Amino acid sequence: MLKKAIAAARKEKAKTVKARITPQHMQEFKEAFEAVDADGSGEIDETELRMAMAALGFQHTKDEIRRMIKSLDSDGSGTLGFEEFVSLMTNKSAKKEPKQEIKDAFSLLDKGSKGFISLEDLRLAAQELRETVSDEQLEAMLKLADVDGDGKVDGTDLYKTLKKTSAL
Ligand SMILES: [Ca+2]
Ligand SMILES: [Ca+2]
Ligand SMILES: [Ca+2]
Repeated sequence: MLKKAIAAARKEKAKTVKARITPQHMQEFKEAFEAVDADGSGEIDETELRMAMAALGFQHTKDEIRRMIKSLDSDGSGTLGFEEFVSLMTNKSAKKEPKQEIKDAFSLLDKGSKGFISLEDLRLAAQELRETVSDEQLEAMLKLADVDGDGKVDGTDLYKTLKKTSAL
């Protein structure tokens, strides 16, 4: 059932990612692109990308930068055009997972943002997902998910559990 909750969160997420690229964002991407394209050639080359990443506090080796460009360079020019740059930006914002995904799933489950998941939360989630699960099963699930055994399932517990059960 946890897997279903994750899948539901994933769906929600996909919606927001798609909806996220508004004209406003395109404008932002354009500005970012122009800022990175230091020589104004309309293409971002390795040096420009490396400088931009460094400015953001990311240290990448030349090889890493090259690989990054290669993975995004759909027209094979060896540099990033605007379209390719946009896919870099959108990939990046979608790539907060899996931690972000778990956070989404967690807040989906944690009704009222208590900071932990209760039996009642699971009961509601089961209802929403139209799953028939007995209270005993839900309790067992909670117990299983409470990795540190303090009686509450918080985000860290959920993360560890999902990692363990390799729902991710
Ligand atoms: Ca350039
Ligand atoms: Ca290219
Ligand atoms: Ca706990």
